[in-house]
Amino acid sequence: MELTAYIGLGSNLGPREETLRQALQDLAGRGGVTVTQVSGFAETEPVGGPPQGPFINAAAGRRTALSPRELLGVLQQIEDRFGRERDVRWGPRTLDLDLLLYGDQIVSDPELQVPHPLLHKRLFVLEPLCEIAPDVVHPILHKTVKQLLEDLAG
Ligand code: A4P
Ligand code: MG
Repeated sequence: MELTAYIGLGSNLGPREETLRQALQDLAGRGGVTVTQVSGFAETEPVGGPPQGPFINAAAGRRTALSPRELLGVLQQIEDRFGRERDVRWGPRTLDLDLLLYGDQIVSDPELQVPHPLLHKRLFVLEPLCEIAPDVVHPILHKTVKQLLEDLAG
């Protein structure tokens, strides 16, 4: 069975846009994962955490036959690849890949929660996601991405 998974991308260290572009290419190159849509790249102020530089955030949709856990494994492999390079050159937090939505499936275990638990509380996630998936319905909150963005943006 193929479903569309939505992935949030973020980078605030090193060549941020180049990192996101390469991560998207890596993702498209994996078996069982094909490209569907990619949002624009937006610069966003950091939310939470220690003082840090601005992020570039984006969202992508992928048709995939991988299970949510298999897909998380792929995302972590891609993060590790960039993380290892950055460990040497820029430190460890150059790429964050979050699994935001996976069709209408709900996953709740220690290693993986889908939908992403902070999805509806973060403009830097909802804005790019709304560009590519405004009508997709959050399977727990039963609202579209567009409604969630309107609720949060007030
Ligand atoms: N995990 C559970 N559910 C998921 C999921 N749906 N997708 C687990 C991805 N991972 C999931 O993540 C820690 C663990 O979460 C993973 O091992 C996985 O099993 P991590 O990415 O390794 O750790 P982290 O990034 O340090 O923590 P976390 O909580 O993911 O940080 P956030 O919430 O991603 O926050 N401001 C702006 N403007 N833009 C940003 O992108 N990002 C952060 C990082 C803070 N502020 C930001 C941004
Ligand atoms: Mg993360």
